[in-house]
Amino acid sequence: MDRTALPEARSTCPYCGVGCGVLLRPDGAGGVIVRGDPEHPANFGRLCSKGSALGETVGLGHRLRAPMVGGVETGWDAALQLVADRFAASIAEHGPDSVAFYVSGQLLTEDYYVANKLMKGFIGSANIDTNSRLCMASSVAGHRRAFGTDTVPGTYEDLDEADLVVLVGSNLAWCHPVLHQRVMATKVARGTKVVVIDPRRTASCDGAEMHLAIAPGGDVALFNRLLGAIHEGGAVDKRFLHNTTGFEDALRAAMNDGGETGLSEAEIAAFCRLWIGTERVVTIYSQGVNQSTSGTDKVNAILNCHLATGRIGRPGMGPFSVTGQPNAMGGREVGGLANMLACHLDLENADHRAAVRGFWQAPAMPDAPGLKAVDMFRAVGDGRIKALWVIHTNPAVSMPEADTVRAAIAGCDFVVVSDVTGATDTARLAHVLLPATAWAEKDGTVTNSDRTISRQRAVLPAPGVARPDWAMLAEVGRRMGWPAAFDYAGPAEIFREYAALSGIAGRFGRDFDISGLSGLDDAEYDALSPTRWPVTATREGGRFFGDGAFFHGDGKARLMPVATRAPAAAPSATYPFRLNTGRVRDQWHTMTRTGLSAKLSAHLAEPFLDIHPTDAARLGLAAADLAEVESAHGRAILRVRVTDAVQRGQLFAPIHWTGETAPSGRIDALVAAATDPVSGQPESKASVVAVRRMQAAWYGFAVSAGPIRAASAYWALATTRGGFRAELAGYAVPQDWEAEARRLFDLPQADVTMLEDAARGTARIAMMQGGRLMAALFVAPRPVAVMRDYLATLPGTAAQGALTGRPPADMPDPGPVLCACFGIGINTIVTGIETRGLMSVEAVGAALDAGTNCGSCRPEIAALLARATQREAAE
Ligand SMILES: Nc1nc2c(c(=O)[nH]1)N[C@H]1C(S)=C(S)[C@@H](COP(=O)(O)OP(=O)(O)OC[C@H]3O[C@@H](n4cnc5c(=O)[nH]c(N)nc54)[C@H](O)[C@@H]3O)O[C@H]1N2
Ligand SMILES: Nc1nc2c(c(=O)[nH]1)N[C@H]1C(S)=C(S)[C@@H](COP(=O)(O)OP(=O)(O)OC[C@H]3O[C@@H](n4cnc5c(=O)[nH]c(N)nc54)[C@H](O)[C@@H]3O)O[C@H]1N2
Ligand code: SF4
Ligand SMILES: [Mo]
Repeated sequence: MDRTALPEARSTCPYCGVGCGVLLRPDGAGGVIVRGDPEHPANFGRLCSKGSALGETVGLGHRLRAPMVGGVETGWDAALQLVADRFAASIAEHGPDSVAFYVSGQLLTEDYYVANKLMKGFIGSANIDTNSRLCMASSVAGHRRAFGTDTVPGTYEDLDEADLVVLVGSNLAWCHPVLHQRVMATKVARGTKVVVIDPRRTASCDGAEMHLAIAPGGDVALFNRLLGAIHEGGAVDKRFLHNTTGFEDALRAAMNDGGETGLSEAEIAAFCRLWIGTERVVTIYSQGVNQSTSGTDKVNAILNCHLATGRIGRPGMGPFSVTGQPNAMGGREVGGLANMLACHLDLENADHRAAVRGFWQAPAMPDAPGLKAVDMFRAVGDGRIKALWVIHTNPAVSMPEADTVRAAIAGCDFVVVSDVTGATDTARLAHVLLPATAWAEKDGTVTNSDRTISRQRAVLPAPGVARPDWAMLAEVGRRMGWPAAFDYAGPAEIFREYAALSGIAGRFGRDFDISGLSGLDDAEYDALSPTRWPVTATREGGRFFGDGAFFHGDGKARLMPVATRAPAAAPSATYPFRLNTGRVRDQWHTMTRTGLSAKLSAHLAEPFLDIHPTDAARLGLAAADLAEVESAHGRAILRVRVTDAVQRGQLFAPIHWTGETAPSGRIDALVAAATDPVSGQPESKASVVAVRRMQAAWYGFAVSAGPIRAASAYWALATTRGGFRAELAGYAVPQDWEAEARRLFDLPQADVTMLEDAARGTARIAMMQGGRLMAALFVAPRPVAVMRDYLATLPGTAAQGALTGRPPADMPDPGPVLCACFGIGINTIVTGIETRGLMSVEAVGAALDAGTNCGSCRPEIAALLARATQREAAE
C-alpha cells in the first residue's frame, strides 16, 4: 500500500502537559505513524522519546473490547443500566454524598465537563475529585490566593526570551523534554543561565550553571531569603506594588523565617544575586513544589518574589507552573476539583452557583466542597462512599498509602472503572469494567501548560464496542433521569456548551473565558487549530497581569506571608531515611501504555532505589543488590543503585511499577497520606522509611518470547522487541530449576538445555521449540551478571549459545540503551567518545545517530562526555 497516499491528521500527544502537536498517518494495518507537527506552537515539530514511540503503543492486544460485569462480558445496555441503577439506589437510600467520581487530568475537556456537570449539577454532590489533586492542587491554591483565580500568567515564548530559567522541583529534562530543549536552545541563542533547585542531582542539572541541592521542603526558606534580599537590594518594583497588597506582612514573615535550606550562605547569596540581577527570569516549578505538606506556601513564596519585582506577565519573565498531564489545565478549567465549579467559578460563591445552576437548568447543586482525593478514599474505606466510578486513572497504584486505598476499593459496595485495559491494579477490583476508546481513536480538546487548547483527533477505529468516556457518562446521566441535559450528539456540541458557560464566568470577571469559540459549528470544531485562551470578542491569548490587573475583588494581587514548615514526618531511629519519589525519562505513570513499547522499556527496565555511597556502605548494600524498604504503611523491594546524585540520608525511587509489572515496586505503598492543609495535595516526596539488604537466596534473569508467569518474592517484567524480560529473586531456592522454568514460561513440552552448577548455586536453562529459542533463565546466588540487552534480542530466533549469557566475541556489547529512538547503548557511546575522539553531543549524534531524533537522551550524553573529560583531566 502507498502509505504517503493516506492523509495525515493533526492531533496532540497524550502524555505530558507540554502538549506537543503530532501528525498521525494510519499505516493501513491498524497502526499509526507519528511525527512532530512542525506548525504546532508547543513543539514546532519536536517530540521526546515518549511521543516518538507512540506508534508502538496503539496495538490492540491488551485492550478491553466489551463491558464486563462481575468478570463476565456483557452489552452496553445492561452494564450502563446497572451503573445508573446502583448510583440512583445509593443516592435514594443514603443521599448524594454516598457516591463519588474519581477522574483524571488525562481526560479530554469534553469528557471532564460532562463528568463534572453530572456530579455537581444533577447528582447534586461535589464528590468528584481528580488525580490532579496529587499533581496540580497546590499550584491551583497558590494561584488563587495570589491572583484571585487559577491563572498561569505566561506563555512558552517567555522561555525563548528569558535570561535566567530557575527550575524548582522540576526535572524538566525528563518530564517536559521538549520544553527543556527549548530552554537549552535559548541558552545557546542568548546565553540564558539555568539554575536547578532539587535535593537530587538530575538530568536537568547537566545543562545548568547552578544546582542547589536544597533540603527536602526547604523551598519556602530559600524564596523567603530571596524576598528579603530583593528588599535589601532595593529591587522591589514600587510602582508595581500598587497593584498588590500584603507586601509588608510577607516581608516580615520572610525576615522572621529561620527555616533550613540545607544550602551554604555562599550558595544562597549567589542565587539571590543572579535572580535579582536578571530582570528576565522565569521560575518554573513542578512536583518538588506541589507535592508537599507546605506545597501551597511554596507556590506563594515563589509568587511573592515575582510580584515584589513586577516580573510577571511581561516577555521573558514570570512564575511558570508547568502542568503534568496532557489536560491538567483543561480539568482545572472545567472544575474537576472537588472545591471548584466550572470555568474557574467558585463553588462556595452563591452568585456563581446560581449562574451555573441556571445555565445547566440543574435540579440540585452542592454549596460546599466535596471530598478531596485522600479523604475520598478514606470515605470509600469506611463505607461512607458506597458507589465509586474511577475514570482514566489508577488510584490503587498512584495514591499515597496505596495498599490501604487498594483495600478500600476492594471493599466498596459498587465500583465502576473505565479504562482501555482490564490489566491494571484498579481495574481488577471493578464490579463493572467499561471499555474506553483510547488516544488516536477519540475526538476532543486538551489545554497545555501555556493555556493553548489543541485538538486530539481520531484516526483509528475503536476496538470491539469501546466508547469515548463522555459517551458513557452522558448515557448514565440520561438513564438516571436527565435525558435533555445529557443529550449530546458529540464532543463539538459539548464544547460549544462549555464555551458558552465560560462567557458567564467572563461576566463575573473571571480569567477563563472562551466564549469566542461558542459559535463553532461541527466543521469548525473539527478544523480548530491550537488556540490560547482567553478567546472573547475583544481578546485572544496573550499574557496575564503585565498590566497589573488581578482577579481579587479589589483588582489587586496578594503577597502571602509564609513560613517554613518541615515535612510531616521526620526521620527517626525506626525510619531513618527520607524517601523522595518521581519519574523516569521513558515511562508514563503506571506504564499501561509506555510499558508496551520495547524501545521505551529498554532505558530503565525495573524499579530501583538510589542511595548515597556512604549509606549503602553502612548498610552493606552494593550496586545491583536488592533492598527491602519499609515504612509505617507498607513494604517494597527495589534494585539498589549506589549514587551520589542523592544526598546522605535521602533515597529516590520511581513511581511507575505496579502489581502488573513489579508487585514489590508499588512505591506508593510506602508513601504516607499527609496532605497540604490548604490544597489537600499529598506529600509524595518526603516519606520516612527504613532500608535493609534483601537476604535473597537466589537471583534470576529471564527472557521469553511469551508471557513470564513470575511468582517469586521479587519480580519485574519488561517488554522487549520479541517478547519479555524479567528480573527475579526469592528467599528460598526451588527444588528443581527445570520444573520451575517450565512453569515460569508455560512451556511443558519445550526441549531443555541446562547447565547447572549445584555447588555454586548457578543454573542456565535454554528452552527451544521448533528450532527456535523460546525462553532462557539464568540463576545465581548473587545478582546475575549477563548481558541483558543482548539476551533480550534472542527469543524467537534460532539463537545458538544463549547460555553463555554474552554475545559472540566478534560482537561488542552495546550496554543498556541510552538513546531509545535508535536503540544505542551506553557502551557504544562511551567507546565512541574514547576511541573516536567525539567531543560534543553533536559529534556523538553525527557519528552514531544517538540523540538526533527526539533529543531526550542529550542530557545523559552530555553527562557521559563530561565524565570522559574529567577522566582525561585526572590522567
Ligand atoms: N517521563 C515522564 N514525564 C512525565 C510524566 C511521567 O510519568 N513520565 N508525568 C507527567 C506528570 S503527570 C507530571 S505531574 C510531571 C512531573 O514533573 P516533575 O515535577 O519534573 O517530576 P518529578 O520527578 O515528579 O519531580 C521533580 C523533582 O522534584 C524533586 N524534589 C523532591 N522534593 C523536593 C523539594 O522538597 N524541593 C524541591 N525543590 N524539589 C524536590 C525531585 O527530586 C524531582 O527531581 O511530569 C510529567 N511528565
Ligand atoms: N509517590 C508518588 N505518587 C504519585 C506521584 C509522585 O510523584 N510520587 N505523582 C502523582 C501524579 S502528579 C499523578 S498525575 C498521578 C498519576 O497516576 P495515575 O493517573 O493513576 O496513572 P496513569 O498510569 O496515568 O493512569 C491512567 C489510567 O487511564 C487508563 N487510560 C488510558 N487511556 C484512557 C482513556 O482514553 N480512557 C480511560 N477511561 N482510561 C484510559 C490507563 O490505562 C491507566 O490505567 O500519580 C501521582 N502519584
Ligand atoms: S514533551 Fe514528549 S511527552 Fe510531552 S507532549 Fe511532547 S512529545 Fe509528548
Ligand atoms: Mo501529575
